[in-house]
Amino acid sequence: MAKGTKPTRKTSSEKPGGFAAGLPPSLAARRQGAIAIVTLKRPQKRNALNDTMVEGLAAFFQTLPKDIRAVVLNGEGEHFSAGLDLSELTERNTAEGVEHSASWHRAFQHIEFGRVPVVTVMHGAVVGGGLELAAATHIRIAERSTYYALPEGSRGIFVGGGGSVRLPRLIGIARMTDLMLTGRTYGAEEGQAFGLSHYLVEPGEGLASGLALARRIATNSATTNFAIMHALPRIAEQDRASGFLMESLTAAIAQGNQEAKKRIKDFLEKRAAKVERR
Ligand code: 1HE
Repeated sequence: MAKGTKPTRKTSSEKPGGFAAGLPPSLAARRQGAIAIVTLKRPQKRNALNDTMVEGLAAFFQTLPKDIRAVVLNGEGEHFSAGLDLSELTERNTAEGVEHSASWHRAFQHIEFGRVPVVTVMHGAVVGGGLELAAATHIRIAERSTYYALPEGSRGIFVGGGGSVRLPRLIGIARMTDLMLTGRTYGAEEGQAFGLSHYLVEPGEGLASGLALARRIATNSATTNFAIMHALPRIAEQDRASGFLMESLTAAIAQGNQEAKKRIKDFLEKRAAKVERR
């Protein structure tokens, strides 16, 4: 460094070409230590998801810096997301519709089966494709203003962002059928009871809760987090015999890791935290 030049303490998000660079204006990203926060930033259209945003999310999750260990996803304005940008749908033919849905699948696969766990903070409308996006993440926090719906039924379309794959696994086929056929809305409490959210918090508390959870998740071994994200859902879908075999192999890989040995030694030698009492 040249004499007299002040040392900089820039994080990669602040560097030109850092991880927030290249995002469309409808997405914003920043970091707090090992946590990245990515925000849907199109409040004038209620964070309706257009092609640019879906491509931007895919690119963001594929190019996360190595030192990011968890992500928090939220939405700016009164609503998390109004789902698919319906204005883009009017011009699309059937072949383009297939590709469009597949593009959402690819993008959301990069989230669900990406490198790090993602915590979504929901508030206001979480509907259609917005709910499909949230369902592709690993932990969902709902502020009490949250409401859920699948208005595809009343718009004459169908879910296309992986909703029919992921949502029945959260709430069951019967509830999803009801949501789609009747266009009903679930409130935040119903969503919590039915499994759409893991945590229910007061208005304005979602981001702090999300960051706290993300920081906690980031302290796990990356190997364990990877196994939870990638192996667990696949093991759970196997027949029992295959599932037990896959579990044994995953468990053996995880416990063979030096980091596991150190963490277990730390506990046995009273250097690690106990399980919290309820
Ligand atoms: C939109 C969209 C959108 C709002 N696409 N432009 N999703 C839906 O069917 C939900 C449609 N949206 C709504 O029911 C309401 O907008 C909300 C309940 C979410 C919010 O209501 P509100 O009163 O706060 O906002 P608003 O006045 O309705 O909307 C503000 C603007 O956003 C307005 O545009 P403006 O130019 O008149 O100001 C709306 O047109 C616009 N807007 N939502 C486009 N979704 C992969 S397949 C997934 C399939 C689906 O997601 S289907 C479900 C689509």
